[in-house]
Amino acid sequence: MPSDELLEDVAARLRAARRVVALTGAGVSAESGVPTFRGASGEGLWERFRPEDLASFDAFERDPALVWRWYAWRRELVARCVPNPAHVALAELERRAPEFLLVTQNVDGLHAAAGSREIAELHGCLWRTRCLGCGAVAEDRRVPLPELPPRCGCGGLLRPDIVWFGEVLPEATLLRSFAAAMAAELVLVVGTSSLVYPAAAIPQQAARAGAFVVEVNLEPTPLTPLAGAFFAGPAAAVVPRLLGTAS
Ligand code: BV8
Ligand code: ZN
Repeated sequence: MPSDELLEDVAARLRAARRVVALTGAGVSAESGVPTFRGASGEGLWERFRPEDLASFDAFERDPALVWRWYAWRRELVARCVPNPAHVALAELERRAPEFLLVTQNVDGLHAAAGSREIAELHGCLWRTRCLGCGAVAEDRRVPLPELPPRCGCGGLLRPDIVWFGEVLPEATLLRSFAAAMAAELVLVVGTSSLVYPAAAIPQQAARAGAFVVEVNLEPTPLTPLAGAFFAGPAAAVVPRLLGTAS
C-alpha cells in the first residue's frame, strides 16, 4: 500500500483503538538533539563511548567519577533539549485513547516534559539519583552537579537511577508494560533499534498476541517483519501525521 493510504489506514486504526501502547527508544528524542546510541544518525553515544566501559555497575565500581562525568555531560546536553512534535503527539494520543500507556527506554525525561502522564520508564531516568548507602531515590535536576560523584546526605555514594547492562529492570514497571502491550489492539513503536532486551520483547510478544504493531523508524529493525505497518521516516514528521496533528 502506498504510504498515504497506509497513513490513513493506521490513523483510522488509532482513532478506533480502545487500548493503545506506545514503545519509544532514543530515536524519538533524536530531533530534540539527544544523541542516539546506535545506528543511522552516526553520532551515536556509543561511537564515542563503549557501553561496557560506562553503562554497567562494574564500570561504576571501578571508576564512579568517570561514569558520572559521562552522565553529567548527558544531563547538561539534555537540559538544553526540548520535546519535539513526536513527544507532543504521543502526549496527545494519551489524551485521545481510552486506555493508553507510554513505555519508554529513554532516560531523558522528554515525554513527561511534553505532557505525557502514564509513562513506564523501563531504564530509569537521567534526572534521578539512587544512594548506594541508604537506597534513597531522589529527583535531582541540578546542572552542573556540585561534585562528581555526588554524595547523599547520609554520606553514601549516589548513582544515576538508570538500569545498566546486566541489571534487572524495575519489575513492576516491566510487568505493567508487558500486560498493557499484551492487552493492546495497537502498539506504536517509535525510534528504537529493537536490540535491547527485555524491552525489545514487549512489541514482539504483543504482535504474537494479535496486536497491530505500527513501527516508525529511519530504517527497518528486527521488529519490522512483525509490524503491520512500517513508516520509514523521522518520528517528529511521521507521528504527528498518524494523529492528524501535523502542522
Ligand atoms: C538484563 C541505560 C539481565 C544506560 C540502557 C545477548 C542477547 C540478548 C540480550 C543480551 C545479550 N547479552 C546481554 C543481553 C542483555 C542486555 C541486552 O539486551 N543487550 C543487547 C545490547 C544485546 N540487556 C540488559 O542487560 C538488560 N538487563 O537483561 O538483565 C538480568 C536478568 C536477570 C537477573 C540479572 C540480570 C538491561 C538493558 C538496559 C541497559 N541500559 N540504557 C543509559 O542510557 O545510560 S540500554 C540503551 O539501549 C538505552 O537505554 C536505550 O534505551 C536502549 C535501546 O536503544 P534504543 O533506544 O533503541 O536506541 P538506539 O540508538 O539503539 O536506536 C535508535 C533507533 O532510532 C535506531 O533504530 C534509529 O534508526 C532510530 N532513529 C534515529 N533517529 C530517528 C530514529 N527513528 C525515528 N526518527 C528519528 N529521527
Ligand atoms: Zn543515602
